[in-house]
Amino acid sequence: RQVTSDASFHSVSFSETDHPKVLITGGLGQLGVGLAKLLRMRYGKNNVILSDIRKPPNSVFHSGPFIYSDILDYKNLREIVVNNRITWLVHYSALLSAVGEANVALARSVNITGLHNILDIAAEHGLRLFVPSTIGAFGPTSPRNPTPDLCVQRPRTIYGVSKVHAELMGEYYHHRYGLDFRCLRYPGIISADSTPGGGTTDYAVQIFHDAIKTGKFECNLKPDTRLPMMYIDDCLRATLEVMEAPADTLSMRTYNINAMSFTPEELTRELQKQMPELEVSYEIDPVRQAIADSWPMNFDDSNARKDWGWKHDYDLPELVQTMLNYFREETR
Ligand code: AKB
Repeated sequence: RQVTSDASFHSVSFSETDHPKVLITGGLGQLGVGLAKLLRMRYGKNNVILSDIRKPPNSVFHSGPFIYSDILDYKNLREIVVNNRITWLVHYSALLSAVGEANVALARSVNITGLHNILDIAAEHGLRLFVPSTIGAFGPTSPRNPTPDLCVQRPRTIYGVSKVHAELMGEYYHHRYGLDFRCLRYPGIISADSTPGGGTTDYAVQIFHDAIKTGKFECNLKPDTRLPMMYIDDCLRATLEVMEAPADTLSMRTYNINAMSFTPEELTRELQKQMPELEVSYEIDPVRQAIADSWPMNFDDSNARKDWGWKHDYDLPELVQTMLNYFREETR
């Protein structure tokens, strides 16, 4: 890899042969298509392969390589890695918090057994491996305001338990086998052109859809439930930056990243500045509320900022403006 200048991330260039060959699992979830787009602009269209067990929409199929991959099928995974000479693996397959509670056996299998396959494939083939963790890796006995990188982690969801397991296993493989494991704990991610599935922070995406479509929104969390959140562009850029960070800048292998923190009430107020007619009512989902009440309210990401220069671009007003612009453009 040739680094032509040290500061700006846009100035790092890769020679033809140095391009990473990237495989993204769980590629049809909330983040995969956006990450593929970002990485393809940087490394070339054919050097980034999206994968999933579902059939992609035509737009995804035509935008670059897509392949069937089942993370529970070790031989299928190995074949893909070998045949495509994969060097980086971004492992996005997972069941999120609320849907995981509704199907613990499946969440255990995808989030834990699937991860074991990914770790073994990555270690066996010398891959650089990114696995996202989450604010959900903390629990009611963690400090919640703010939550540092290193503290008590006793989550009460299968999702959280599986993510603590992923953090610890990745770090263990790093120390034991030299696996180049990199992990970010994501806040709730807000995106306009892709939807999350089965999370606790999903209300903060749904509110935009309903506000634009009907002018009304029924929120499943209490108005004062404070959670860390981030706009998708910041999340994808953080992922690219930590993957490109020189190993000697990483004092840890699992980092909190953050951008903002808000409650449903605060998000509503910000939206009402531009849509005064918006009506929000509350119908609390006890499962999601209990999960949210056990999660961080504010996330301390000072280590990411210090070690590899993490800096978010979007706070609450910019997030709301960007989301509304997108939907208004779409409905025009
Ligand atoms: C969820 O709500 O389950 C996810 C997360 C914060 O990890 N969005």
